Amino acid sequence: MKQLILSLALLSFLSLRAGAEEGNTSFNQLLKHITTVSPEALAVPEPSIDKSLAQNADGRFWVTVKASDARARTRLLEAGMDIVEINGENSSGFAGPHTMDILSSKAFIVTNRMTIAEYAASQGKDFPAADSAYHNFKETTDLLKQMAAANSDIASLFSIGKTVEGRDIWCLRINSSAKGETPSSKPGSLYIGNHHAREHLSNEVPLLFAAWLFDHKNDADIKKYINTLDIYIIPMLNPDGAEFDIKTGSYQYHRKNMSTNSDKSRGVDLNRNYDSWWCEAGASTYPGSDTYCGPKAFSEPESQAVKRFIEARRNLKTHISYHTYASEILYPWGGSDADVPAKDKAIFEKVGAEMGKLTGYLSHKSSEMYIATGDSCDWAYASGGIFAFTFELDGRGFYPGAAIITSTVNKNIKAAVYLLSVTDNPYKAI
Ligand code: 0X9
Ligand code: ZN
Repeated sequence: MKQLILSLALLSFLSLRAGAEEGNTSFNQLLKHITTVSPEALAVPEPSIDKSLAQNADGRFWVTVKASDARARTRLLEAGMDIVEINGENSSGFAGPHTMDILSSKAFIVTNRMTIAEYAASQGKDFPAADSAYHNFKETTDLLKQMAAANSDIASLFSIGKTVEGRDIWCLRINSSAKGETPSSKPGSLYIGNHHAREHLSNEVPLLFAAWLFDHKNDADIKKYINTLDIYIIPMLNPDGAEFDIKTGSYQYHRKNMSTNSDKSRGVDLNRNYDSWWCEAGASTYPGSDTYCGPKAFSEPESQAVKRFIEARRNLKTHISYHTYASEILYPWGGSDADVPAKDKAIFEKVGAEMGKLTGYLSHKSSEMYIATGDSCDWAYASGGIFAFTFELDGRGFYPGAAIITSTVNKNIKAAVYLLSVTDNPYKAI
């Protein structure tokens, strides 16, 4: 039975690839691939955790700690805890040995703790058959190249820089008049995925949004945006981390990039590495922790690449950075309880609420989730006045399976298109 399922998946995969080679992979083909593969084969990409994690070799635990408000959650981030779920007064997430030491002090109440293996088992996850529906780095690269080639009148592809391990950070540009890195004075919109390695769904959304835009390039509204705007899509900002997360065939729950730190631990949290109140509240100075802010602001090639990219494009007006998972839309400030100026606050609230209606996500100020400094959207707004939103996509875990891709992508296309509709002048939204 399993063999039959795998053959069907393989056939579907091969027919998709055949289409890709002819340069005609469309959004619908991509989704068809995702939805026609049997649910069992799609109970991927949950290569789950590997044997070393099953023995808890990296010493991390899944913990639940009392934290009554955003301030208390910020203290947990500073202890190095990686908060993944917030349920009323309880916050749950990952904690390494150093963080566990801090959490064992009287200042914290830990109500539950499990090894990573126990956590994975509690999620009802098993070793998966495959993870074919999600796009790894090579598949993402191939698809971006193929879409750019097939739509060369309006699209171009370039690398905004190299990662720690030397991979290209690809950027697809959609603009009817300017190609590559040629400046444009048209208002710009920027979509970035995969700051965090294990948040694979956050690559799929911007990647498939690009495919959808090409499929709909002759619709009146989309045509207008392509002719009048400067659209940039960087689906995979942290390909090193994303590849590390899947390369054994078993998920590693890896969040950060792949820098080697002073203590030989791996990774800086890219969403704590931007120069917005860098490494103040909600970030950890301990290299082994998941919220490690790095040795200095913009220490990492991936965040440096975004910095260079944004600073070179003062035409950018709107931005979404995709993450998982909470079904929420977050806007600045996330690094402070303070409000942005009233005029901009009204725009963030209105545009966030509209995108909330289209996705069903709850839109609110980022710091209400927790204060975390050094995040990309705070920096994009502070440095470029860009209306920058963090999307926490659907799911009840970092590895929600492939069946979630279609619905998540479809609702997020609506929000992303809405953002395009206000990019010419976000202040017109109210
Ligand atoms: O903590 C983060 O970087 C984001 N959540 S995630 O689970 N994807 O890691 C949320 C960032 C929101 N920003 C702030 N609260 N500052
Ligand atoms: Zn994230």
